[in-house]
Amino acid sequence: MPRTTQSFCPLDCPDACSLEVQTDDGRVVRVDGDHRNPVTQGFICTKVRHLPQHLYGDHRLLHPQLRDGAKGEGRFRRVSWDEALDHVAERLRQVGQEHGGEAILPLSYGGSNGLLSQDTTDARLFRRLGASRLDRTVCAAPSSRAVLGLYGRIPGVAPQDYADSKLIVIWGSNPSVSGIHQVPYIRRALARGGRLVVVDPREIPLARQADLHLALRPGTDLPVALAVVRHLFETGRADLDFLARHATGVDELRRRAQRWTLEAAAAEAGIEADQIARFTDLWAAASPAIVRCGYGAERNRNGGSAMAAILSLPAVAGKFGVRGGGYTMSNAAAFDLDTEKAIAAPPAATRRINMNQTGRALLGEKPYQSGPPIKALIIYNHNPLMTLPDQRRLQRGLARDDLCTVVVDPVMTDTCRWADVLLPATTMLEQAELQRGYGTMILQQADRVATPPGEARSNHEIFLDLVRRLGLEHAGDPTDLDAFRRAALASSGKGEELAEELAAEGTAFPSHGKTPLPFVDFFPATADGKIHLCAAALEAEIPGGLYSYRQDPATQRYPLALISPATQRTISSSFGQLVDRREGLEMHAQDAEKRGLDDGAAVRVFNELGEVRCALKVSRRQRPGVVFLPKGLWSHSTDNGATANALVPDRLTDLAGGACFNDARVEVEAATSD
Ligand SMILES: Nc1nc2c(c(=O)[nH]1)N[C@H]1C(S)=C(S)[C@@H](COP(=O)(O)OP(=O)(O)OC[C@H]3O[C@@H](n4cnc5c(=O)[nH]c(N)nc54)[C@H](O)[C@@H]3O)O[C@H]1N2
Ligand SMILES: Nc1nc2c(c(=O)[nH]1)N[C@H]1C(S)=C(S)[C@@H](COP(=O)(O)OP(=O)(O)OC[C@H]3O[C@@H](n4cnc5c(=O)[nH]c(N)nc54)[C@H](O)[C@@H]3O)O[C@H]1N2
Ligand code: SF4
Ligand SMILES: [Mo]
Repeated sequence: MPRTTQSFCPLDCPDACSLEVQTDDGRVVRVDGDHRNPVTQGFICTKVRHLPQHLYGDHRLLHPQLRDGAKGEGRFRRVSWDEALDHVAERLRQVGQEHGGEAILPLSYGGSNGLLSQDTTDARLFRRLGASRLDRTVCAAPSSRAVLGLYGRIPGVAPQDYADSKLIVIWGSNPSVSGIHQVPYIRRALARGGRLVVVDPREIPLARQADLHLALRPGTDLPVALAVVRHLFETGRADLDFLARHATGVDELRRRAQRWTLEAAAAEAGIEADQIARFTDLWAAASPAIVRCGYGAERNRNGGSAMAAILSLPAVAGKFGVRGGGYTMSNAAAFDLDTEKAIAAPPAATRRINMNQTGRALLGEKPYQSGPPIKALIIYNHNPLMTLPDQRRLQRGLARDDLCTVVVDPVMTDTCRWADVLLPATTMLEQAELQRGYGTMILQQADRVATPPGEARSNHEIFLDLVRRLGLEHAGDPTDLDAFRRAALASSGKGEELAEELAAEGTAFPSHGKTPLPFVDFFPATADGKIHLCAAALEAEIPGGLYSYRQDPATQRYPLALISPATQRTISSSFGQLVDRREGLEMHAQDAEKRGLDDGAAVRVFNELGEVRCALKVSRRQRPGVVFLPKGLWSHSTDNGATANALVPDRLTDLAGGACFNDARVEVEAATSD
């Protein structure tokens, strides 16, 4: 029977579209936007419009399977759930007995990103096993830590409020791809005479409409932002009154910015000093003025300090307190929720492993030489082989014959090929979910809309079963998924209110009517309610101190900066199985000419970590010296199966152990057919 049901998209995307889903006999036949999320306004991206291809395509995993060939070969045989889960339980028990719980590592990230598909019974299982703990740092770690240090756990400006801005700065973000519902509000501001500035090494679509485009070299945001800070102070345009009332660390910030004259920052960033001066003029003069900080600026050695410096700009120039003024980073704190209570197991104080260095951890390399070797790896909500740094090292780790790898995923990803046990998972629309937007300020809940295909089971069902099989169940454990939903709502301190609001339409908003305004409706959530421009906690973490600059890692041998930001075709690597064409490396015409390479040539992109063989696309859409490969490609999209992460070092950002995806430095040459 055809049915239309309301749901929402929980994917790792800031927009959090509310959806209208048509099903027929439990099968999704059509997905469209609806209007309950006022920001997403009834339209959705092409990927999710084509969701049935993802849910019911050839790559869908339908049954549990055990490895039936060599590691990485991708040969499996179908088994029953009982056999598969007994096998996993037995292995976990044995590893725990022989090597201790820390020899077990859960490896997970966003998956379909809802609050009910992670940190529920998975956390219960791994805490009770005393497993190693994973630092989930692949994304947003430096930026979250910077926001927390400067402003505390508060959201920023809502997407709708951009329509009121007179100046919008898009800094290291590409909303035309990574948050498409932001764009109409930017257009509205421009139609009302607002100005637009883009800070990005690439000519992103919005750069074509911008009044100013700072096409800086990747990783040089810190000097540029500090030069703006310095210039604001030097020219008497810092808002000293606002700073005196609302900030600490002002003199220290000013002192640290002193080194960055317009000329010094411009030289480092490869742009003109006049452009930074013009940026400062626009920023000082306009009100309301806002900066949309994207994740592009955090993915390098200076990421944490760079984010802090960018986030200081609305404070230094006094941009808060008016609608459309301030900054946006993540808005997840508009609903501060966690499922902790229902996990019913305290966090174990076991060893921590930074996911960006999973390869090292699996190989027992520095800094993971102490402690037991990792003998069991449980991967869920994650496609690490295609999304983590240093792909070859990780692959060497996954190839270890003595490692038992379990992968729980709805589709047969490249990571799945390295599994010993493959477990088919449900995904969005096939499970009850609760989710808050991290761009749009909205909380949404929905029941299962579609019947899981084959024998797919939810993470919750799978991990609950393993808790039982391993005899780790305690009397009184919440076992029903709804208990986690209620715990999450209750953790906000206004559970009943939210539950009532959600029951009506499936949606809840942080305030009724207008969106909440920083410095009007809420203030920094720091101990003294002030902005900490030189937060002690950040200071302590960075060798050399906050705002200290690390040089570009380029060498003569590897002079080109390889960046790999989001594209419209995938969400991270999700949907990558549907990208069937051969993907190319984008390079500036000048760089191509210097190397005697023509558009469409087969090239080899390489450094000391590895090589990617693919086609060349000559363009003028990024500054010379910068090349671009899409984030989230699967192995079938390049000629040799390696993707951008084969060239990405696993060094960490200055703050919070983040990934340095955009610190890859490479050379490119014609590929010889050997
Ligand atoms: N369609 C689609 N949407 C997505 C995603 C996706 O994969 N596809 N991913 C989702 C996720 S997980 C996230 S975290 C967000 C990410 O979305 P964004 O915040 O937009 O971040 P990125 O895509 O990493 O990069 C954004 C821009 O930063 C630029 N950039 C690269 N290096 C630098 C630098 O050093 N400085 C500056 N100023 N700019 C730089 C890139 O050229 C790029 O245009 O998007 C989410 N939305
Ligand atoms: N080169 C480069 N690499 C990057 C980035 C970059 O900018 N450049 N960006 C990084 C960023 S921003 C992020 S957030 C990471 C994301 O990296 P990942 O966390 O690996 O994200 P996805 O690639 O979307 O993979 C999520 C996996 O979870 C599966 N999944 C979906 N729903 C469920 C479910 O309910 N249960 C289970 N068990 N599985 C499910 C999906 O099928 C998919 O295979 O990638 C990072 N990788
Ligand atoms: S991926 Fe983003 S834009 Fe696409 S439907 Fe989901 S929330 Fe909306
Ligand atoms: Mo991300």
